Amino acid sequence: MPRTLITSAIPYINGIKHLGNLVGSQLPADLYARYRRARGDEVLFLCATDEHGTPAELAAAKAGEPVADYCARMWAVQKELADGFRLSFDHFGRSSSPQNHALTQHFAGALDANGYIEERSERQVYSNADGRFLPDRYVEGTCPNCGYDRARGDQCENCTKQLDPTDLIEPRSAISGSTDLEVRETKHLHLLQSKLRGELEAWIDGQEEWPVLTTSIAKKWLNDGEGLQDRGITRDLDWGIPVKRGEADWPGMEGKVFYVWFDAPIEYIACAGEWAEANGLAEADWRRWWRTDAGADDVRYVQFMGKDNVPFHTLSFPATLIGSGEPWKRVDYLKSFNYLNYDGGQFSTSQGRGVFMDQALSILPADYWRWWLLSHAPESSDSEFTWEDFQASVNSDLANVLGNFVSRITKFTRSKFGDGDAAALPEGGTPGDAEAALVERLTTGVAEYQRHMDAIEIRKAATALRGLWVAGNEYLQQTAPWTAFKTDPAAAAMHARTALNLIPLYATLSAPFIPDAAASMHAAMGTEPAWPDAIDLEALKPGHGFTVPDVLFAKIDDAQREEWQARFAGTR
Ligand code: B3M
Ligand code: ZN
Repeated sequence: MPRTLITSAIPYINGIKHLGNLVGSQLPADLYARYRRARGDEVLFLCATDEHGTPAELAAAKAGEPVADYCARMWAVQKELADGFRLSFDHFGRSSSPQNHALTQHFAGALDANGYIEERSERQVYSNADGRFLPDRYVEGTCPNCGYDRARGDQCENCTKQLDPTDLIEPRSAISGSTDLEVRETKHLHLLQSKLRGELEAWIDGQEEWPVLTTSIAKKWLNDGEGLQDRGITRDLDWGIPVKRGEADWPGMEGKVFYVWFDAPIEYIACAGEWAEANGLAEADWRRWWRTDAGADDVRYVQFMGKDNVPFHTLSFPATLIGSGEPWKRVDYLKSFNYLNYDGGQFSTSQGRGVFMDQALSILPADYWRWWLLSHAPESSDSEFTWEDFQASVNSDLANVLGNFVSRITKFTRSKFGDGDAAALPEGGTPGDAEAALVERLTTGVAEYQRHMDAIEIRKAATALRGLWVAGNEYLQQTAPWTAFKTDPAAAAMHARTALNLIPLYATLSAPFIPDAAASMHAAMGTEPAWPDAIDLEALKPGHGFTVPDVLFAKIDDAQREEWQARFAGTR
């Protein structure tokens, strides 16, 4: 059985994510996980919360809570929203887990033993007003690369350049806003990534099938030397993973913690350990996914993330894995995304602009969002959410095309061939040319859909899927069983039977996009998901019972759309 390991970038613990975050990693990862499972792979799909570093500390301080309590609470909030969106993680872990503490310390020890770590005296921003060092996001200012005036000390959100707090122009404290800052010396561990440049370059050059977005970002930072500058991997913070060499103390590093971007990707591995523990499995059960000396050579590992995360996953994390000298599994395919914009501007967490995961689920079920977001995934360029487009897409694709097809054919059959509420596939007639043509069209269409899903070309896959739904509608239009019924009831029965056979097929094929509607369709037809090897529109026989499902998708009217548009225009 093929095995696929899938990870989504792990969302920062600070606050609820917006739809742009969702479509940039977790949602497409879920689409692919569901698809691979449906195709019969053994899948391990992992995600977690990213709980360390300045984002967590700053948010906890703002909420007036101890940071550990804040993280525990927000993990539960994010977990519930992930469930609400039907994200089918095998485990939703926490980067603060004991497993990640141990593994992160282990990697630091191994890197040090192999000569990839150096203690350096470093110049760090110190705030006199706050009486502390200000690493990473504790400092804000103007990006020296692009001039964006709200760049953070760790990275510019605008141009994705990885920064050092001392790089910022006109820096200010994110805690107090104070500009009374100075640079002081402090000792930190540095990962000598530059020593690994040759190996990383060869590895990236060997990735011929990676998407252009991924390789172009990787090569840009590799060739500028930017991503490969030696990087500080420790910080003067209270919250985080204490700096140790494996289990041993690290003299001189007392009171310091690892940098969040050092431990966060290691959580991909630790999360598998958390998964094993949560399911009563053995150490060997997670190692077979992650260690090439324990069978992971057979695993295909696919990562999903927004473009700003690509440098960390193509350079920094692989540097950690390679530098350890141990046989860890490396990513096989890295799918990255551009940004989703919101109604003429950007989604903004700090300004509360756009629709956030909790708000989205409070107004419509997950499938509506999943369909729009995935069918508009920002793959080849940024894309934009507008309420008009959302309304049009829901009303046309989901309500008119798919929903209407299911409702029309189930209701028609029940009323003409049923007995009260009891309905079954009717008997009579023999499939002819129209049915043969439909089978042919579906055969080509399913092959195309699979090709795009295999390639993780999400928009193209959505278009192909919609095309399959359209084929059913056109078949009904063409054969018009409601008219045929008057003159040739046997032919009408055969058309109805054929169309009803499409419902379980649609349910199975559509489930990665719209799992709840797919489940309702299977429930109504009394069928189980089974990926089609070949199109068989006579699989369900005359006499097979079904029920008319509740309306699968309700249309959005203009008044409703305008109300939401106004409600989500301002700040949260
Ligand atoms: N938490 C950034 C983000 O949420 C970061 C990803 C970590 S992946 C190891 O976009
Ligand atoms: Zn910039």
